[in-house]
Amino acid sequence: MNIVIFGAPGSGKGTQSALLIEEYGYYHISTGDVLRAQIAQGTELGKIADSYISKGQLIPDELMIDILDDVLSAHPESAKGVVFDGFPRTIHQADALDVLLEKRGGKLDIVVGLEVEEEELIERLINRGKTSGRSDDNMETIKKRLDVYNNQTNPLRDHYMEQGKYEAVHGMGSIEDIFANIKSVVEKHRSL
Ligand code: B4P
Repeated sequence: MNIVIFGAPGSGKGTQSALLIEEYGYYHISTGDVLRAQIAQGTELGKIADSYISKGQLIPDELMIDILDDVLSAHPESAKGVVFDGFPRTIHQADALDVLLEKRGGKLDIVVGLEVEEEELIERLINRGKTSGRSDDNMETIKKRLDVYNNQTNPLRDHYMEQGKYEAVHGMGSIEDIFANIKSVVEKHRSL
C-alpha cells in the first residue's frame, strides 16, 4: 500500500509515520527529514532548502518532486509500499505523485488526514522548539508555516476527498489512541 500522512505542521505526521512503519514495515519517506539531512551535510541542496525552511516557506515544487523521484529510485524496496510523510504539500505535488507511482506500477491508496486544532499545533511546535534546534520551530516561523499550510496544502483535503481517498483522523489525544484509529482506517483499505 502507498499511504500519505497528511496534516498541518505539528499534527503528528512524523510521530504516526514511525508507528506505521513499525507495524507494517513500509518504506518511510519524510521529505522534511530528507531536506534536514541535506542541511546537516552542508550540501548545495541543503543550502537552498534551508533558505526556504527557515522562512517557513515550501521548497519549490519541481525541486521537491525531483528529490522524491531520486529517493524512490535509490530505494527499490519502496515498490512494496511507502508511507509518504509531508509529501504532497501542493496540488502540483499531488499530481506528480500520481505520475511517479504510476511509472513504478503503483498507485496512491489512502490519505490519512490528521486533524488538530491550531492552538494545539502551535503549543506542540513551540514545545518541540525548546529542544529540536530546528530553525522553523519558533513563533514567527510557525505562524508563516500555518499560513502556507492553510493556503497551499489544505486544498489537498478536498482534492483527495473527491477521489474518495481521504480518511480524516482526529489527531488530538494520546499518540496510542490516534494510532489505533489510523490502524483501523488502514486495515479497512487493506481488506478492500
Ligand atoms: P516537516 O518535517 O514535514 O515538518 P512538520 O510539518 O512540522 O511535521 P513533523 O512531522 O516534523 O511534526 P509532527 O507533526 O510529527 O517539514 C518541515 C519543512 O520542510 C516545511 O515547512 C517545508 O519548508 C519543508 N518541506 C517538507 N516537505 C516539503 C514538501 N513536500 N514540499 C515543499 N517543502 C517541504 O510533530 C510535531 C510535534 O508534536 C512533535 O514534537 C511531536 O512529539 C508532537 N506530537 C505528535 N503527536 C502528538 C500528540 N498526539 N500529542 C502531543 N504532542 C504530539
